[in-house]
Amino acid sequence: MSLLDLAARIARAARLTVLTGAGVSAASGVPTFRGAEGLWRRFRPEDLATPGAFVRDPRLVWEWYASRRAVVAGCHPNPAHEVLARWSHERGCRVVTQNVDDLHLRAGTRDVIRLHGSLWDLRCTGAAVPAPGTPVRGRATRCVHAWRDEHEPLPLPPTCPRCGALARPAIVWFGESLDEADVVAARNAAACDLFIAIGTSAIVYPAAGLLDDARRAGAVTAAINPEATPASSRVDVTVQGRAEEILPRLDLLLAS
Ligand code: BV8
Repeated sequence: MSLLDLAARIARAARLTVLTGAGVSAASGVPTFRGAEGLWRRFRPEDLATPGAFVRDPRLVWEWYASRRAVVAGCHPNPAHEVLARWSHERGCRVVTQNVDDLHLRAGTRDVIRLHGSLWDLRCTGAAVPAPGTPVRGRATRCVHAWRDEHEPLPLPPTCPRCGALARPAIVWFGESLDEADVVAARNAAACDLFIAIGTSAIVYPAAGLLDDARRAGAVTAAINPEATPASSRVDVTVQGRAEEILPRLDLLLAS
């Protein structure tokens, strides 16, 4: 299918849903997860984005997140984010992202579904704290405080402003379940008639499984990526190219 054909399908789509991965932010200077630049010191993201890594060495994990926050704070949405933001307003396009860089948000995208959280959201690790007013020997409750902190640099290791316990990134790590509401929203968005996976290696589940949900819903499926991925053989249309180039070309075709 040519780009013109894909543009025609986008124009006709009653429900367009896009799943984005790190490749959409590559042009903004955000390292992808599995690309060569995705290594930090000698660690792979998969080694650090786990509850076990945080228990073993919270300071190391916080240094990695602080370094990513510092990099992303200096990045800006690129033309791929800008086109998707406009489509979210003009075409009701639902954007489901695996990215934690908030660049879709900063581009003004409406109702982004952030499956894996945000670099700027933190939550308490949940020390047991006495409920207010109970006697000291009273039943302690776990602190579940969550907050956003956009200060740069973040004082490390950050602590909960409510109970003083160690804070963690409010990000979904490998081996952790996604927020049920986000999964439901994403699966609802996958019940569409055109589903496009953009800039994702389609390796991480349950996000990658949305493509199968879309196919089961009868959607035409497409993938935009400079390289082949496990999704390439599962979609109806593969467009080989970079998101920041392909999306503006599609947008131009839609405007003509
Ligand atoms: C869970 C936050 C239940 C961290 C991330 C089957 C079912 C359920 C679970 C599993 C399963 N199989 C395996 C699992 C476990 C695991 C998993 O999927 N593992 C993988 C590695 C096999 N899944 C989980 O643990 C999930 N939890 O399922 O809960 C459960 C509970 C207990 C036990 C078991 C199950 C949680 C997954 C969430 C992990 N957290 N992010 C952080 O960011 O700090 S995922 C992480 O990978 C990032 O969010 C990243 O976005 C995501 C996916 O990677 P991509 O975005 O695709 O990025 P990548 O670098 O890989 O690829 C970039 C692509 O862009 C490339 O293809 C490249 O060619 C392309 N590209 C480059 N430049 C451009 C471009 N494309 C376009 N334009 C360009 N310019």
